Amino acid sequence: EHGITKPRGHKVSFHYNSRVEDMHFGKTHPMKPWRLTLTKHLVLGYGLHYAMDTYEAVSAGKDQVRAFHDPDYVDFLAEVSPQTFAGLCENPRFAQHTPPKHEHDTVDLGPFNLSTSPGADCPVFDGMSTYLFLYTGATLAATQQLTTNQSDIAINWSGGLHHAHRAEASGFCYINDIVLSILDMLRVYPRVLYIDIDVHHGDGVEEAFQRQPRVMTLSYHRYGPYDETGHKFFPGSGDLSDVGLRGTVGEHFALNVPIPSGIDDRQYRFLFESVTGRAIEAFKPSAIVLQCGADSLGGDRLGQFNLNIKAHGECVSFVKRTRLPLLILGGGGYTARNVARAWCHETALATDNTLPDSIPLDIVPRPEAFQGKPNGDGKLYPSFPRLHNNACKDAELEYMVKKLEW
Ligand code: TV1
Ligand code: CA
Ligand code: ZN
Repeated sequence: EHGITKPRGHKVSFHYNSRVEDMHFGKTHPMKPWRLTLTKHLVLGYGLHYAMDTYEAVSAGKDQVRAFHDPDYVDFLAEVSPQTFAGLCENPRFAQHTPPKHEHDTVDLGPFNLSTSPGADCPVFDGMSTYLFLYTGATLAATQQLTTNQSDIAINWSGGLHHAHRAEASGFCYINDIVLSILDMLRVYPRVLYIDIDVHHGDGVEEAFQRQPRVMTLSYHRYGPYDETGHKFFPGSGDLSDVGLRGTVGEHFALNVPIPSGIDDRQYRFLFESVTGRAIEAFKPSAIVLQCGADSLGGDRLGQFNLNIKAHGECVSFVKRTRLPLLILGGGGYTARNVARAWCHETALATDNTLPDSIPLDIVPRPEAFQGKPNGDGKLYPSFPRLHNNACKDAELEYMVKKLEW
């Protein structure tokens, strides 16, 4: 009666542990783990669990996390809490990792870019260790399903934290589960393609594999010169000319597609399909990792793109058509109801299901957006813009695809 069917010809596994839902980064922090509660409820509500094998994730072990991260950093993450933070900061082993103070710093940074000051990107919060090792455990379990041929597609919406570095937290990311997964995949697959549709540049993953020709990283992201506030869009890297570490065997195994604000469905589809298609042709990956950050949707609290859920999902369908082993991960996404709709829709796509139209595939504005206030020209404008008002020029995007040809 739910109308959900198992996919024919491939197996999908879903990796999750509800304990990640209760975490709070802080009252005003944009990262809201309860978006995962909404996602879970939609997935179960539609009956999509009948179409997949569902696995309760267990925590990753410290040894597994050390495959990429600095041993001091791993110990710190395993022991840190708001109660233990000050004490750990005194420990010379960790204190040596405290970044030097900058004049314009608005928050006090402790070791590894972690902080208990309000406003920090990477705060120390209650239950943090549990959260980090759980989302990592879910990604590693999903990876193992693929490498042992037990699944063709494996999904972990709580993973995809692409900014974390070897010994540094960055941009809401502490453990780079993506890097750990790809390192695991390299044991069995000759070449892994990493695709990142989060609105932010996947800098941590690119950096980790900058000398590794067996991994190609491809990120689509908002990028541009300084904005109205004199800042660059985070993290400020990922220019077109950034193609991997020059003079090493990794050169040309990174691709970056920098995008102006306001890109729409048609323009994004054009960019994504031409560049991803060419990358797959040239690189001939043996497996693909797709980071599906939902902050590239229109109306995102931090993002500046104008994508609808349908177009975001078409990236998943396009990659799925390669029929290569596929790991699907979450990432950013700061307007929770749209994140949940997108990821539920993409779970349906992965399992060859079509959801009834009662789930809207257009992005949904905040209720306040309907209480528009009159503007100079007499029209009603939403107080919270539903979509970014910039328009992106077709010619610029076409020029970029040309320049990217290698
Ligand atoms: C606490 C409270 C932290 C309110 C952070 C937005 C906040 C942001 C906050 C915020 C915020 C960023 C920067 C900080 C440059 C740095 C999961 C020194 C309203 C994958 C990470 C974006 C994106 C980090 C992560 C960015 C991901 N934007 N309110 N912080 N300064 N940091 O700009 O790619 O989606 O915004
Ligand atoms: Ca990206
Ligand atoms: Zn993001």
